[in-house]
Amino acid sequence: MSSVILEIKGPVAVITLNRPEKLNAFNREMALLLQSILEECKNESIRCIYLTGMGKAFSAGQDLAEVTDPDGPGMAKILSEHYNPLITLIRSLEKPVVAAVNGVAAGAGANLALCCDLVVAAASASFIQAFSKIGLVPDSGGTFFLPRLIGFQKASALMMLGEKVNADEAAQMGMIYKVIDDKNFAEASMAIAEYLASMPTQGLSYTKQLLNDTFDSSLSKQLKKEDMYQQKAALTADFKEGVEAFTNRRAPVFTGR
Ligand code: T3D
Repeated sequence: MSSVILEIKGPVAVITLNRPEKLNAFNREMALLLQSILEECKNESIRCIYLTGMGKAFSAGQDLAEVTDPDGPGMAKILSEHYNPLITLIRSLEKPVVAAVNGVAAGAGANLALCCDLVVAAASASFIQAFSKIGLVPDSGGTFFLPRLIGFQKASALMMLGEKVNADEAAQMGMIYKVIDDKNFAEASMAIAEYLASMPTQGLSYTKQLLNDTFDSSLSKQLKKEDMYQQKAALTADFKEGVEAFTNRRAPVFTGR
């Protein structure tokens, strides 16, 4: 069985991390396969990506057996060749990426979820910045995203203490978008991805770019960028369709163009 499964469901690419016996922990093969699958998802027929885990976990982060394997990739390659390209790819994809966190998300597994555009979690899911417990530092963009999502103090505490945060707590502190009960999780989280895939994809991609930039921007720079992207959005067929549909009191049909 492949360690990452790609299924194309209309305009949604469903990506499932698939090493359930290892709680979907990442080894080199799996990290590189996820990178190549995300590259495939650049195809414009894909308008939303839905990322989830097989079995009871989303991902337990780095496969710790690989770290100590003398024939493994070695620490020097794990961030630069596995996780950093994954995080960069997800942030640069010109479409929304939904992390559907079905179970525990630990270490790089947690931070991979947190870099996605929208994070939803099953009620029984949890998040752990597990790094400190094994003497490592948070990686995979965790030190970038987590303080911005929940504030410096909470991020600092979670990263140093390595405490498990349940889905409700994560939503309350703004780490994730929302919690969905376990029974409806697959269907309801997929419905969010399907809805995003039916929206004006280019407009969403410009929104994503603006949000990417906001972290290093001043108000005046951001206002200029909003102006620039709004000009581009106004040139899309979907903007024309949105206004026409509104004027004629009908449902819009967006094509992503
Ligand atoms: O260069 C670098 O390496 C830097 C990169 C770092 C990136 C990172 O992600 S560092 C952080 C790595 N992850 C962790 O430290 C998390 C380790 N796992 C856990 O703390 C726990 O497993 C969980 C809290 C995630 C879940 O606990 P629980 O009780 O539900 O499950 P379990 O019994 O601990 O694990 C079930 C199986 O999965 C078990 O295998 P077994 O005994 O049934 O054969 C366990 O060994 C395996 N497993 C869980 N996590 C990992 C793993 N195997 C390899 N690597 C793992 N990360």
